[in-house]
Amino acid sequence: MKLLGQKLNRRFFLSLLSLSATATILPSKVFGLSDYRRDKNIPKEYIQNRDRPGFFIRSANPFMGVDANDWGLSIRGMVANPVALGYEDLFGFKVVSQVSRLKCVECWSATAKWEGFHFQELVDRVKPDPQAKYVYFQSADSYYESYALEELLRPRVLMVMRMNGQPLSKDHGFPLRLIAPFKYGYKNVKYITSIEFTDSRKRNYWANNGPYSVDGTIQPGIDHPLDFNKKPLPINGGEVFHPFDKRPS
Ligand SMILES: Nc1nc2c(c(=O)[nH]1)N[C@H]1C(S)=C(S)[C@@H](COP(=O)(O)O)O[C@H]1N2
Ligand SMILES: [Mo]
Repeated sequence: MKLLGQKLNRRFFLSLLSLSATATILPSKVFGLSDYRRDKNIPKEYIQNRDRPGFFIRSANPFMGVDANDWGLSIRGMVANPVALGYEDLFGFKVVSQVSRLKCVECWSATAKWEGFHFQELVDRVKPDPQAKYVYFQSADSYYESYALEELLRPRVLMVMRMNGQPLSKDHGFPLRLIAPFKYGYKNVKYITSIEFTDSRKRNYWANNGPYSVDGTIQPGIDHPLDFNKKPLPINGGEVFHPFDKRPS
């Protein structure tokens, strides 16, 4: 585990070095291999990582956000009834609400009141095959995550359309995001456009492009090194030190 982490980090650093000269604001070209927090060239209207009071924003690939008129959601794969939904169709599901915390691996966390519908509603609609044990999410900003179907059916997992009494903002995942309170933030996919039922696990954004775990279950008592006196230190468990910070000397 530790060895694998170090190997990934090394590769990751090399890729960052080679990208730094060519990085532009074309998200598809730099595809998740750069960090934009310190990039001053990204126009203000782009959604990107911002440490904003109340609720930070984390978006790996800066983009302009989703327009409701252009947005669609396809639910497909190993299902009896694949469907394509438009924005209005989202209002056909039974709404539930909860207050829950989103915790990023970087250690910041924040709570919000989330409103949306249970994943079971989608399952009832498309009727997955019994062999479809996994679900693969894709997003409008080229982000992706996979889950075991069983995890998505837990009571506090929500397909979210509203945050703190308002439609999801452009920064926080309009028009549809996943909230799974027992997973680190990076599993809580924003801007969902495709949900695919599969019999094996597909890709996971930060597990593929950085050193974070595929599973992403929150590890109680384990802090991210960025919040430990700002001194990056390797830690064990589901997270390792942040790839964008200097290695400990
Ligand atoms: N589509 C998409 N979803 C995403 C991300 C992203 O870059 N793109 N970032 C993830 C990470 S790392 C975190 S911590 C949370 C942050 O959610 P927020 O921006 O609403 O605070 O979104 C997650 N979902
Ligand atoms: Mo995150």
